[in-house]
Amino acid sequence: MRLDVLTLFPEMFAGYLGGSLLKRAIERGLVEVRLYNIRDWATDKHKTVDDRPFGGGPGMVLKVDTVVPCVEEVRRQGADPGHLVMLTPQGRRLDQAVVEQLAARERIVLLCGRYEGFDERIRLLLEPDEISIGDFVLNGGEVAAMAIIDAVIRLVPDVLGDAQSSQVDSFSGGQPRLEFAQYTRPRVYRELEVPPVLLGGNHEEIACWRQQNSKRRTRLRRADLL
Ligand code: 6GU
Repeated sequence: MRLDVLTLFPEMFAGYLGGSLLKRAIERGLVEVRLYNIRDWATDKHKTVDDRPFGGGPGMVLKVDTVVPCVEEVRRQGADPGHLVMLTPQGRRLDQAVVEQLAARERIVLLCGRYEGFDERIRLLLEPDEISIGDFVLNGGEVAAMAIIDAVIRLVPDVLGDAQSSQVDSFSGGQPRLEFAQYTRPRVYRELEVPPVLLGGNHEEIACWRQQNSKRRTRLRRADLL
């Protein structure tokens, strides 16, 4: 899978891309990530990427004549122009079903905004898949882009080891459920004991306990999922 990230702050991605799971996926050739600085497409000597909104009001708006040529040039690189995602709080809400749709793509181009937003003509000309990661406001699309990359690459075949891959199930497929409670050593900590059924080695009973625990948690914490 190829991921192209268009941003005014490419340096924000350095730490994330250098992290172990993604780093190994890149090294193994399973995922390719390319960063582009939108500012490189600015046409004036001051490298202006944003301007004041027509009609007045606070903040700055990303310029159509900078962003559109940037996206078009990046998409022309390579045979497949890719699926264009615009990170914006006005987009459709990200969930595991959306992540699965994105993971089916060979190439995704992620357009990150900052400031008060994008000139509306960027949307009209590029017709991006607008995505939000939730009902709260971030200062820009970069953290949202990292969330999408993180969720998508774990569905790319072979990126995760077998041990982790089974956990994909909790929000995908038919019945979304929260994960059951997990425990590891020590068996007792500050008088809190691990449920005895998990120590007994009866796999049928353990599976039953986990299923009940998962159902109960979902009902108590996220009844909206049921
Ligand atoms: Cl994609 N961008 C911004 N700026 N804020 C957000 C978001 C995106 N998703 C949730 N909040």
